[in-house]
Amino acid sequence: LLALSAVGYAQQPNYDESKVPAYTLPNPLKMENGKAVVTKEEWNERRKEILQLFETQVYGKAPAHPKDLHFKVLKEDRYAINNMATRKEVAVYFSKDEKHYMTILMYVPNKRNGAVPMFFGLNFKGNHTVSDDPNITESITRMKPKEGGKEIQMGTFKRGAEASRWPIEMLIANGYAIATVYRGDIDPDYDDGYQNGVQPLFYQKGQTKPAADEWGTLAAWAWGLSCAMDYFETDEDIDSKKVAVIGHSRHGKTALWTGAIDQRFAMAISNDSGCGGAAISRRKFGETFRKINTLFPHWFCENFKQYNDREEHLAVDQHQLVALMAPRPVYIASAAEDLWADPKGEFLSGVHATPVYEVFGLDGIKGVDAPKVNEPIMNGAIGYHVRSGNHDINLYDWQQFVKFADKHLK
Ligand code: GTR
Repeated sequence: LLALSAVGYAQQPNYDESKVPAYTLPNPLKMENGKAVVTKEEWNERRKEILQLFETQVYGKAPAHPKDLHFKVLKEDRYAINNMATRKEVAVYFSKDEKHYMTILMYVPNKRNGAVPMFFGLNFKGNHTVSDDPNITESITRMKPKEGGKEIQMGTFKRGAEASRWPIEMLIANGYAIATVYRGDIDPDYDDGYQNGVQPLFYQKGQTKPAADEWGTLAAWAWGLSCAMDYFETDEDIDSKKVAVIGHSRHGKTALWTGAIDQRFAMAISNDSGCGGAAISRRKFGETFRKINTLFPHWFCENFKQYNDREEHLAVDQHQLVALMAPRPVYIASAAEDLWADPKGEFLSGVHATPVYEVFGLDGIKGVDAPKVNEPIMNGAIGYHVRSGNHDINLYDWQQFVKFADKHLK
């Protein structure tokens, strides 16, 4: 009994560096047949192997974009933010009958010479929460129903509730557009047996939930962001070749996976993404597979659950997810007090993705330990910082992302 309770969900998270197990990471530059990867062409082959492992064992495979995918600009206001920006709301319809759609909220700087680079990512609580702007259409939030009840929808979160996480004016002043989607428009963030998100649109006859290697909620979100890119390619204000996909925490996991499945994204930014994001899983520091699969059984594909307490048996680790961005720039941010997300493990995934960037003649990041707090490193194609403070995304984080984007997207 003792032995049993020592493992598993009841176990306290490990925050002691000396208790991190010894581990060997899968080599991103070694083909499954044992051959070493030296050239870009060879990496492209290796990339397919790694992508397939993440697809079938971790996040789950998503379908092709629907043939009926279409867009409509619902609202446009050229005098937003004291005339500094144009606000648009664009519906992305996943089905012909327009029953299933997500709304992209975007701000584009009015002071611009042609198409601009953009940051794009999911929000937690609805489009209307990212700013006090009274003209943003309120998202229908989709929160877990109380026992036996209905989904909690309108009026759940106040306008501007998440404004500290979205420094829209700062981004506009720096010449960037900013766009966001409420994740619940794509798939609500609770275990609903995959009945209320986009998955049912693709079920085969008789299918009631995704197969073991098919998309969980994180993959559905990434798929939604990828569908948005189809719209950005049609929007003349946006330089669709310069879109950075960004996300905090569960959305940071999603941002990395989006950049992996859709190479049209020019950059990915992971903020405090932790387990299933940038953190090295084999370290089992903070959140583990068992914990994440217990708290959020809907996030990953069913196959992923077989790795609970067996992180070392998964054929990939998260440095390879970071490496799937190569040669495109990627930024990993941690917060010093956010031990649940394992800052050191997030740093190390950048370090261990670096050899892949070197195949392209690019620098990544080096070292055994993360740099000091508030001392970002961003000389190469991989950027990293650990901010003082807790699990959050704030102005400091964004300021670093802008500096990094200035180097790569301008
Ligand atoms: C936590 C979860 C993390 C992270 C976080 C968030 O509860 O365990 O993996 O995703 O939520 O999204 O804020």
